[in-house]
Amino acid sequence: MAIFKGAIDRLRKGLSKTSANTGGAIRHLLLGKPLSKELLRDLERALIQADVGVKTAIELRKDIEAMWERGEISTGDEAWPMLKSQLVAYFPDEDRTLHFAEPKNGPTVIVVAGINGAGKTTTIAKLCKRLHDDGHSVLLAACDTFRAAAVEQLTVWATRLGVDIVCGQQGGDPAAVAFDACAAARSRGTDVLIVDTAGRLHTQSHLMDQLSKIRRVVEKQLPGAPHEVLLVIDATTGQNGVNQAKVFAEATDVTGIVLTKIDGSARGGIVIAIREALNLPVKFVGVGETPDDLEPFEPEVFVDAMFAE
Ligand SMILES: Nc1nc2c(ncn2[C@@H]2O[C@H](COP(=O)(O)OP(=O)(O)OP(=O)(O)O)[C@@H](O)[C@H]2O)c(=O)[nH]1
Ligand SMILES: [Mg+2]
Repeated sequence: MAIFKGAIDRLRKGLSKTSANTGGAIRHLLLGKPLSKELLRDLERALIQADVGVKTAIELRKDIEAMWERGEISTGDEAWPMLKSQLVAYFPDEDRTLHFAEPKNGPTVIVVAGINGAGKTTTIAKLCKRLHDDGHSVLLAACDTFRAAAVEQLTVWATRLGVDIVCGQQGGDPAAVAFDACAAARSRGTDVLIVDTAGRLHTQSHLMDQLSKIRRVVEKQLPGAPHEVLLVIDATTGQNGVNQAKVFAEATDVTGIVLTKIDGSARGGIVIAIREALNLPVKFVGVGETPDDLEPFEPEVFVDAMFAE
């Protein structure tokens, strides 16, 4: 998948609440000041406010403090680039690209999961547009048969984006929809099948069982699939969202995270807390509601945007 044009600008715009609030507060705190114990305590507090997580905020403060005590830095201005590079260092050098099937092995399958309202269906529209623009044929599977209007919502996107969709009845069996979609993708020679799933069922264990069932059907129908199970997390839900995401990650083999609604949050530091808590690569971030508002996650670009003036 090509790196998208204008990605940095869109990311900066998406992170403008964070950069104006959290980023601005930290900049104001550090720049033009000599380092002191008190200043470092304030820095720790500001990092907690940014949602990086308490443990990480303490670690970051201690790192900067140690540099100060060793005499390597003495001012906030010197601490500033150190802080940024320490934040980037929380992201290991890992594969953040989308995984595709070998062309001869048939369709790539991307299953999209997450709690209700996280942004799954919108993310599917965004991924679909990117893939379609890159010349891939895409088929959507509407496996959220639980929520009224979920199928309709995905159908509207499919029509707008000019791709096909496989639907079932509302209240029908989502695994049967997954089965039909796999068969359709294989027989049509589709490049990528994207599977939408429910975000809410009667209980959470029902939800996890349903996800596992969809997964088993996909695995059986198309060997090597699913190639991606993307867990969608709403950035505005903070630490609560992290805990819910853990339940999903424990229940199914997630291959990557999509962090949505970063544009609606002033606490972009949540991406660090999520990476730490789930130990999974963050592959994309959602920066708005249109199909163009999805950017690949690059730690350095992201941290820069968090602190952009
Ligand atoms: N600002 C902003 N809004 C977003 C983003 N992603 C999704 N949304 C909005 O969040 C709301 C919920 O998005 P959906 O895609 O329907 O969420 P879902 O996870 O499919 O929800 P369920 O189907 O109910 O489980 C919609 O109003 C979207 O427009 C984003 O990156 N930024
Ligand atoms: Mg949905």
